[in-house]
Amino acid sequence: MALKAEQIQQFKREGYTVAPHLFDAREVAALQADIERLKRLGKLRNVATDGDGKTHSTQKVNLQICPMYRESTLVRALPFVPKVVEAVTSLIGDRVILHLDQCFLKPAKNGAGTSWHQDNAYFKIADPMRGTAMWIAIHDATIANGTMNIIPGMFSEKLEHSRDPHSDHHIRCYPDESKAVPCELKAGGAIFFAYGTPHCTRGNTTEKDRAGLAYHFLHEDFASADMLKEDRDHHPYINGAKCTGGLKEYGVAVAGTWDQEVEAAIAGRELVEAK
Ligand SMILES: O=C(O)CCC(=O)C(=O)O
Repeated sequence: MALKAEQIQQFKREGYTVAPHLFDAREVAALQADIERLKRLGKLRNVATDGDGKTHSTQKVNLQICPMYRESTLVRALPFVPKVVEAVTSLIGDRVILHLDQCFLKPAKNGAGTSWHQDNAYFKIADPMRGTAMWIAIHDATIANGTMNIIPGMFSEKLEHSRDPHSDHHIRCYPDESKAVPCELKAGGAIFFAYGTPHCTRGNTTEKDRAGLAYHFLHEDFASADMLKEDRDHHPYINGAKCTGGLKEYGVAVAGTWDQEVEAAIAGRELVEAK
């Protein structure tokens, strides 16, 4: 079992749960190498602004890449890893669709957080418990380097959102932070939180970069017509009768390629480091 009964119950009761060692050291090395590769290629964009929602900050940096499936075969393979499918199925059921994949990298010293929000303020599904984020710590995520914070038990409250003045496109809310829980994770740990759960990350003023890789999954019954179109080229099913392992959506069977993707990403890093 990828998640124990208590973790599933915690998700249903509090709108989140933590899987501390979902990915092992080799998988973490591959993910770190891949994100370094994307950073080197300039694929991550600073979305932090200077308080007007428009002017890109030169002082604060919140690097985002969204979506990711076009940029990384490793990231594209990850939602089909059996332990991921199992965990997500146990939280939101069968017939699950990958909604979104994205990464936020907070550079050392001047990394900016992502302000409080509920994912459902963007996604607007009818039941905020039938969609879940899986946020993976790519590096150790601590209070000092701005790890994910969530507010337990608030998933059914619809908070008012407005444009975030510190981002060029995000929206944010202003919840009562007194009940916020910082979720510290070793690299490879993941937190699952429902679309209704308020969450944010904080700034990174430490000496090392910190990245988080976020996937969003939702149950087919809550997907928009656009996501279900016959000719869609992403939004793969990760379980259920309509799951083709990515073949239908990406034109290539992605399920089962994880181990070879991990090997390739690690080898890529070793080659770069050997130069
Ligand atoms: O990693 C981050 O800074 C924010 C991630 C997040 O809020 C999300 O994926 O919904």
